Amino acid sequence: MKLVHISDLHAGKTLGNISRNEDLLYALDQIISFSKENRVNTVLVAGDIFDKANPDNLSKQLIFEDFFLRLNSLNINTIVIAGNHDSYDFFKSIKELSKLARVHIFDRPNPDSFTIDLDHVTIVALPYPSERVITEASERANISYAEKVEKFINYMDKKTEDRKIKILLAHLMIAGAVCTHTEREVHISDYYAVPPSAIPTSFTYVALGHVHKYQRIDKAPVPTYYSGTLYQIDFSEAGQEKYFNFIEIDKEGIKHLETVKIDIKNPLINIEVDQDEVLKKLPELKKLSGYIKLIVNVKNKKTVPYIVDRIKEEIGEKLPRGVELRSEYDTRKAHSLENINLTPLGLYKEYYKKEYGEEMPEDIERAFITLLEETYETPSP
Ligand SMILES: [Mn+2]
Repeated sequence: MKLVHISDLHAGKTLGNISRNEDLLYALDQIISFSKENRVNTVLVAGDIFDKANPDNLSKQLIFEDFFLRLNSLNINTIVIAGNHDSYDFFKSIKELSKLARVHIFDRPNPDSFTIDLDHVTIVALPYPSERVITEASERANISYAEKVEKFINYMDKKTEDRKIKILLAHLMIAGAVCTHTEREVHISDYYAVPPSAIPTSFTYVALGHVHKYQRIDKAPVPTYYSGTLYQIDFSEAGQEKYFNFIEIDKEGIKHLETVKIDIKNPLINIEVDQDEVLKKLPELKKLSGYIKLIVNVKNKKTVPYIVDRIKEEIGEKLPRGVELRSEYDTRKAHSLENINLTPLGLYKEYYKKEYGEEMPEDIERAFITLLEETYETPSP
């Protein structure tokens, strides 16, 4: 059995006014040709297929026609789990129809339906376990989110103990993973992070989604990977190489595991330059391919409008966020805040410590996270 593991497609992602679907399609084309050439049987998609819970029509067309249907025409199975950006109910509504195209969707964690058998390999699926869903599935209320998820994984493992070759396909945060800020920080705090030791040793391979940087979780007892995003979805991922995994599994276990690099259509580049240097730099910036986040350090406010106009004239189409102006005052402010953990939880913890002179108790931390969850309405990397 030959499998490809990808995740975090984020179809419908925009940067300023620019749609990134062109970048996504460019990556998906590479996955499809690789799968064709290497006679792949199954593509595993570990969540965050869409960037928004209500995807726009062009993004749906891209996923269904340019990806699912093309894989189907190559007789390739696609196994999909919902990520925290995806809507459980939208995925549920397309589940039955998608089966006609060999696409098997798991919309939410479900204790009665979480496996699919493909020849000698069983896929055990854990879509993003939202706090609400995992609490409903859990008998004990007084344990942490991460412990509830761990219990659910153990339950799924027990129920499939007669299967010899099993793959866990899950959208969740494993403690110790290296993140980029696009995962949305509240969801990757310790309270939510499942320890790598929670992964049962009976799995042959663990295909993860959620964290956007490709990585192997070395502390996990079995080969466990985040495949990461397929293109640099935000400037916090600027300069990051992108990959997917190719896995060959026979009746004994993994025969071959390969990291495959994805070519990037529009790389993202962060550039910071002083006001008096920026015009001289424009010809060089013009030659760069991709999108630029341009920060100009301002010293003389008078000439700013003229300079910004010139920049936009020359390289405007490369600047999805326009020109970011930074005055000396802002720079000082940024430096003085450097040591503070800027997640909402981090800020609140700092505040608590200053106000009450002690570390924030765990029950207050939990209550704060629950409130944040409700504020962010849909779970969100
Ligand atoms: Mn994501």
